[in-house]
Amino acid sequence: MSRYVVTGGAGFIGSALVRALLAEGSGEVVVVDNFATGRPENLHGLNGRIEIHRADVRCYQEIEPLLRRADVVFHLAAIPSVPRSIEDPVPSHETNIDGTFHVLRAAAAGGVRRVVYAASSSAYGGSEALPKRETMPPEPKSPYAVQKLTGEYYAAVFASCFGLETVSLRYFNVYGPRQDPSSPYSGVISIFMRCLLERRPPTIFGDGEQSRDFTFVEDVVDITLRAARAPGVSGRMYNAGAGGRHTLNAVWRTLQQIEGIALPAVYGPPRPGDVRHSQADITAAARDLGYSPRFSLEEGLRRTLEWYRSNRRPS
Ligand code: UD2
Repeated sequence: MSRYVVTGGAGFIGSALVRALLAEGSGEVVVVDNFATGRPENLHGLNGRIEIHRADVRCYQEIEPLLRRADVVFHLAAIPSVPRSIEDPVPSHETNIDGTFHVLRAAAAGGVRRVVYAASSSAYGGSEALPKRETMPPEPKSPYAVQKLTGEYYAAVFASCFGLETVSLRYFNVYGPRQDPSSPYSGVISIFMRCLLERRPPTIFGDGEQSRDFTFVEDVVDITLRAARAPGVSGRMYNAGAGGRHTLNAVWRTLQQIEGIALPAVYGPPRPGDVRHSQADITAAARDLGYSPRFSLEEGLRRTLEWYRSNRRPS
């Protein structure tokens, strides 16, 4: 029986990964989360099928015993958001850099076979060439991007210096069911979903012509599981995107069409630290991990919208 630990397992992506691991039925699943941004309701219905530990990756003593002898540690615990890392850089620095270091150190000490690390497309930052290939030099534009990139470097060095298998995946703007829309730092699609269902115009920062490779959470879960098992990839980093590129204006237009309403967006000033365009080249992930995204943006948006419609909480 394998033992899988998911840090950040009560979060939006982590809880989707936990469900996929349970569906496979190939091992015990352990959630490590401090419930700062993760939520118990994301694990609703899984009681008795998983181990849940409230622990903080910033505290080595707390997490070290929990990671011991795991087969795979999926390290998804993080404080996300570019603007949050600018407005309040200390917590995200401590969680994203120190926390990642502690997870890697505990994994190496505890005989873990492999750590899969959730890195970020933000590492490419200001570079203009598209699509982004793993071989391009990083150009981080925000503390968050620096933090996530530092985690990648640490992951690679733990593979080369400490004999721990690691794989980093640069997630590209993940969206889907259970993404929390309630904070100003929430992912833009979750905010759009809530606005759509409440018939409120969203605020788009800048002209709305910035673009993202929006990636449905089920595709990200799929590549994450592949990264845990693929042979010969330790120490490497891969893009985990859908491979497309959509402007915010186009996404909001599509959502209005799906819903059959007209609700023009409001425009505000551009956001500091924002990247202009982002799109993954997924050739390497296809070649080495056998990854092929299954969800078009429209399909992913429809599924996500249906989830928010059925699970809407009062704002
Ligand atoms: C970055 C990373 C992403 C992930 C994420 C975690 C890039 C390209 N992507 O996402 O991979 O690591 O950080 O937080 O760096 N926006 C609005 N209105 C709103 C909210 C956002 O217009 O109400 C805009 C925002 O200015 C940006 C876009 O929507 O241009 C996407 O913002 P986001 O916060 O969803 O994600 P982003 O791109 O910072």
